[in-house]
Amino acid sequence: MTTDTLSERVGSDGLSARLETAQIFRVVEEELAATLFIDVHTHLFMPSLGKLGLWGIDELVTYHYLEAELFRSSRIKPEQYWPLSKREKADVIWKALFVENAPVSEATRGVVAVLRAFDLSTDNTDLSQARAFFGAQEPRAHIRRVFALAGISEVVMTNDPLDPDEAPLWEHGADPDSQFRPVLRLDRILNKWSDQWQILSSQGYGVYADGRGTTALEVRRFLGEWYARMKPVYMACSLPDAFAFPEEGIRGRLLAEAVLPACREFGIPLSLMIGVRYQVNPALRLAGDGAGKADLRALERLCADYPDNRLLVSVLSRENQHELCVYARKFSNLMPFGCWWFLNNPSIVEEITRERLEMLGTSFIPQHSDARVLEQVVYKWRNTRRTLAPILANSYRLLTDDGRPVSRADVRRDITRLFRGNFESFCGSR
Ligand code: FIX
Ligand code: ZN
Repeated sequence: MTTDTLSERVGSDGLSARLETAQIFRVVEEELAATLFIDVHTHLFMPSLGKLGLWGIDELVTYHYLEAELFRSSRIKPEQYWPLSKREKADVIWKALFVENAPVSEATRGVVAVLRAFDLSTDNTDLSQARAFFGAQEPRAHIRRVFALAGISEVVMTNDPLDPDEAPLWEHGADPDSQFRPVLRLDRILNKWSDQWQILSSQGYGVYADGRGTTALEVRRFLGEWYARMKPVYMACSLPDAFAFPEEGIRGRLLAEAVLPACREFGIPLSLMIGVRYQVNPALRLAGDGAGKADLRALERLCADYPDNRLLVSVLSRENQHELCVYARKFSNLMPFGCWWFLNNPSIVEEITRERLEMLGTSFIPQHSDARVLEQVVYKWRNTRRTLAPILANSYRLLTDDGRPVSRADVRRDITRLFRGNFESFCGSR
């Protein structure tokens, strides 16, 4: 059901009519279901980036969230797991987390919800039926079907200009796709300069390990060339819990002298995802990162010292959420988004979203999927709609009790703002 067919069904009077308290929840649910969301941060890739895009049952089951859970629920050791093939890994995880145990965690329930969405059995002892189904899908038609099931119109990718597999695809002119918006991801430049500067140097940029001389200017030139090539909707970087700003080192300098000026020049936001404790257990590889409480005074400095830069920010620690809301009340160039990673669990999404509604009204972006595998958007957005319906309905019930009834049109306007408008206007893409 789209918002148009809903409007036809309820008519213009129905759209503007004051809702009875008892009607609010159903109307919120309908409008959430009918509104196509923009997924502002994913690790999905457009078809022209080929094999970088992950999809299908073996990728779903070997998602790093499930790998982390595997090592808690089976005797297999990481060194025994990594040499296995993708299929063998998926079989080991399916057995341990879906057959020998009830898949009650958010991530395992997600796989069950995807199987159900495609009318596949959810309690088979092996993956043969699911493999046959996904193996038979035509990629582009499958993407369209998955986006429709997830209720999203487009996703924002995470594109790394220094990734040896991805960069050449862009340099050879990857076909753009309006449903996959590019982002220039800068973790290698800002967090791994000591390993990465030589790559820029080998590409002819006058950069130095210690950042002296033309380094910042040349990094700016690099960003300019990738902006022209990729037309990113924003630039982005994840940052450790120990992130500080201003900061003496190369990261502080490149942020101040290259990245922030480039974002201003191109009129796009910088997304900062703060609070990662990288590789607390390297044996788990991608599943080996942790979370830590950050000192958000760094963000305070960035917002205050760079008022012409727009900052799209997500913080990983539960303990940082309230501060982020407070800073957003102080700085209109700060847009909080999403319940990131270890926070993307219904109980915590509920807590964070309630607080944000109370402190920021509808001036924030409630969620992103962070999907790494295409079909994950189906359950991640289903969870978001399911979690947000009672929270939004409660806000409207309280507003009605306080003396201001709402209409379906109000609900639709607010949901559209939360899941489309805030992002589009903050990114200047509207
Ligand atoms: O930095 C990020 O974009 C994180 O989302 C990822 O690195 C992380 O591995 C992830 O998949 C979280 O959901
Ligand atoms: Zn991510």
